[in-house]
Amino acid sequence: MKIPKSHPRYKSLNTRELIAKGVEKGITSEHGLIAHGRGEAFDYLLGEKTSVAAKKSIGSAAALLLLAEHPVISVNGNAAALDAKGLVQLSILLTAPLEINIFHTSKKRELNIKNHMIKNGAKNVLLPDNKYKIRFLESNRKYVNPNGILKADVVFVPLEDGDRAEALLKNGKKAITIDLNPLSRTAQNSTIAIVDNITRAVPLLINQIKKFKKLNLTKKQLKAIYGHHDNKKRLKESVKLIKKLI
Ligand code: PTJ
Repeated sequence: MKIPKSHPRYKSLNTRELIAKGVEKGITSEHGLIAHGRGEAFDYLLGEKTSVAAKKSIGSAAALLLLAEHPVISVNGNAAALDAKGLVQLSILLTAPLEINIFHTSKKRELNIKNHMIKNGAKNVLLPDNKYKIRFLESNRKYVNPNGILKADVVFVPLEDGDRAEALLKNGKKAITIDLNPLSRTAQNSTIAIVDNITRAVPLLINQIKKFKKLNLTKKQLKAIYGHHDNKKRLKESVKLIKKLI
């Protein structure tokens, strides 16, 4: 459906349309619609703007991604539907593979997501391999690619909730996540959680990485930026913002 530009909730309804189209195309799971609604509710409570706390987290995330030896971008059905082009751009900028990792098991959907990413310009898309898994995880998300998440030191996870961020950390990796819910298990257990909408956070992250690259920052300087990150403190700032707005 075409949303009239004059509608007061144009942006939000358009984003909803992307998710609905994702389901139609066999990219997003039906459960992804529910997950999206959960995100919308938190976005509303956050004033549908990128907060100061989120901007700080984006800076820390950009520094950590540039410091990573083997960064990997994890892609699920919602992320692919909402910003495939942005994730591809990030992958090219960081020379990092995109790895399909979904909760609701479906080999067909994994392939559909892979093809969707390729259509959007992706050069390096990995699929999970049932012969390889990370420890401390029971769901389908445990299966990984040996050239991707298995050997990654930093995994970027735009949008999901559950037990994977915690498991990634227990496997010795760092996890950067985007999650509109500052209370979610994912946000609470990430190395860096960006409490913002993926549709706003990914373009900002791309710009921040480009800026750092242009400045030619040294490892020491990047470490100093990332070293200032205190995830619990940033999450508290987001909770405080919600309380202030309601
Ligand atoms: O493609 P699959 O099978 O891997 O399915 C993925 C979903 C997302 C359905 C599922 O794995 C999942 O984790 O759903 P949850 O448990 O509802 O978690 C979704 C989280 O993402 C919630 O904490 C939401 O607040 C958050 N969220 C939803 N939409 C956005 C978002 N965060 C940022 N930007 C959004 N647009």
